[in-house]
Amino acid sequence: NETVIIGDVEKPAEVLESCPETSPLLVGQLRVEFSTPVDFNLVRQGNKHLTMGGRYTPTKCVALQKVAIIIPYRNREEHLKYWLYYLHPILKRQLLDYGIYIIEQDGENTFNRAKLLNVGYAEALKEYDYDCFIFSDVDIIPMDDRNTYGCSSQPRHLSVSMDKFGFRLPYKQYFGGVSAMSKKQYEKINGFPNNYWGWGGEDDDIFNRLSIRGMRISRPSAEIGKCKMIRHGRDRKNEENPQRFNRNAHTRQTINTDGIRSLKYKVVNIEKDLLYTKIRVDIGKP
Ligand code: UDH
Repeated sequence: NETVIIGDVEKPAEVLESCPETSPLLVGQLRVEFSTPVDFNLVRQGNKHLTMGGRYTPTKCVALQKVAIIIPYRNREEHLKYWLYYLHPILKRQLLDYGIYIIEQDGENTFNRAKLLNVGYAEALKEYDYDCFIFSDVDIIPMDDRNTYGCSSQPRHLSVSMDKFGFRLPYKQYFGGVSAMSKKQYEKINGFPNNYWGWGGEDDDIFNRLSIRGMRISRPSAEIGKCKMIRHGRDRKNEENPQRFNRNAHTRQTINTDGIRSLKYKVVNIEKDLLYTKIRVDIGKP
């Protein structure tokens, strides 16, 4: 007799139905601001429904998707606090079975966003049978909880209407910020490129990969897709990558040889917090 564990209570599986496609808990537009400081302990206290590692599973229905949220990270604690403060309650209302993975680049070498995202994909799958992956910058907060952090039949771009771009897409092919891909969609493009060191271009390479493999980008409306970016200057060791234009011109030649199937890295440390799983990794250097 199949059983599922809900909290500490064992209930027969047939008692739980699938969660609805549209969660009845959603409230729509949200107030998002970054002037009031937030504190990790307060965020923990406000999210007692979580289990270690930043995990949550709806208790009254079976989630439609198992979602790993991957955040590329180094030295952005202030932003991370806001992200966790805002996102945990939203993701709970969205009735997702989810986990938060902060992938922290070890050392002082040039930052590599896409490679960290590949590591997050690989590490999350070692823990749980995730079928959907959200790739999110640490400084972007959705302003409407109807913008579901889940996957669709096509790869989905979620940060479509950002304050810093005047609540518009900066260009039609833009796929940066926050995006969602099923395991199948991600594998079809061999994941992300590992050799974009420094700022820029990796998101356009991912867009190229998707279009080479015949996929199209799905997006929420500009209203539902509104989000705020926490303002910041350029980080040290994440200077503009001058090679990005040249690399973008050759995605067709690199898609099969450079990606999740050729990913190499070393895990340095894994930290389990109530709010997240933080994995520090050595991803080498350019
Ligand atoms: N990131 C880090 N640490 C770093 C660099 C990047 O955590 O040192 C992560 C973080 O999740 C961030 C994402 O990578 O949200 C993208 O990097 P970014 O925020 O630097 O990129 P964005 O395009 O900003 O948002 C570019 C710098 C803008 C400077 C403009 C000054 N007016």
